[in-house]
Amino acid sequence: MDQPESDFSGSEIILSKPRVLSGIQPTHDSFHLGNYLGALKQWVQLQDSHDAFYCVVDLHALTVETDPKNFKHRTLVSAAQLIALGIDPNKSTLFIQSQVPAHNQLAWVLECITGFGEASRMTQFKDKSQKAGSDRTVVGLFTYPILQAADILLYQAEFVPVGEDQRQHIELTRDLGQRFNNTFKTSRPVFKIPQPHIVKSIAKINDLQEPTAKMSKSSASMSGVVEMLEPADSIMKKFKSAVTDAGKEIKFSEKDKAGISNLITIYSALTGKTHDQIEQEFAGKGYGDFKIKVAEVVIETFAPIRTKTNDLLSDPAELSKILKAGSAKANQVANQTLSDAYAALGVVQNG
Ligand code: AQP
Repeated sequence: MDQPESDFSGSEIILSKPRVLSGIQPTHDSFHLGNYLGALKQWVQLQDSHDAFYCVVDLHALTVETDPKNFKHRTLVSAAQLIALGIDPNKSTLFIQSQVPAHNQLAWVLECITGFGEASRMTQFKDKSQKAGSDRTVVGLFTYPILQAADILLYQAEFVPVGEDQRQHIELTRDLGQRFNNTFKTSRPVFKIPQPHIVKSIAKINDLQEPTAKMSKSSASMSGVVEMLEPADSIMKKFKSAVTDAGKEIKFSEKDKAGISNLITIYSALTGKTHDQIEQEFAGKGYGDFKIKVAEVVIETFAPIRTKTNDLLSDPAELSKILKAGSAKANQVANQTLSDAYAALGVVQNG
């Protein structure tokens, strides 16, 4: 398995823990397998060796048309899923983005140093606005990566565990942080410049029905998107009908066998087996057998997460307590950075 591209190793002796920050949108009733493998699994691993800040980025999700009742439910389900999949509130700071007002405040500052052309080059904005059409594209979608930059820079994060689709946004974050530091010089730079933490082999999990396209919550059809809270029989059905090529051999080749390669990637990430070991394990067996086996491993991984999510949702007071404690800690760190940024800008502050 390949190593993440950021320059640290989990086994390294760390004297003072470096900080990581990442967020996820509550735009659906469940996270999906792409979110889990591309980002969330790393979130869990990093919380032991790092000072981890993780948030449900509800303000980002406002860029998608939403119903207030769904919005609230999805925000809480997202937080519950994060705890259920292994984010331990005693190790990590878990919070909801809107409970830390400094995110919006710093975003405005960063918007004022971002070029219009620079923001226009963000491919996620280009893709999503093209799909929605200009009449239905909101300005928030355009400024989305700048709010994301504020999310990250506020926490002085060194690493940002994300999937490949977020690389360009992290690059923008780095540019904005550096630009601010260079323009508004103080005795020490206001922002730490973060690095993306992307594990190449699982950086992009593809749709089971369209194996060259990213598995995505906003997919036109959910038939190729495997959700974390989905019932076992539905997961099995989706894998059984996964699109594969006309051949027979279980062999990794993204170019010639996109569907099978995507399944091998998923199976490898969940079992820790290498591609060679998987090819040997399934030598002489058909695609049908392999699809069932991959589905079984996914079901086995997600079943306890589903149960624990439901348990957590049945005790809203406890969930709210965890999130309140998380936002108190997040506010402390974020307000300090915001205050430093304001001081560097010459903004008059009370006290
Ligand atoms: N298919 C994927 N493979 C690997 N990583 C992925 N991520 C998302 N899809 C894949 C990673 O999951 C994290 C949280 O995602 P998010 O929902 O906050 O952002 P997103 O990229 O917008 O997720 P979706 O499902 O693709 O939603 P839409 O459809 O709204 O675009 C991120 O670290 C992301 O890289």
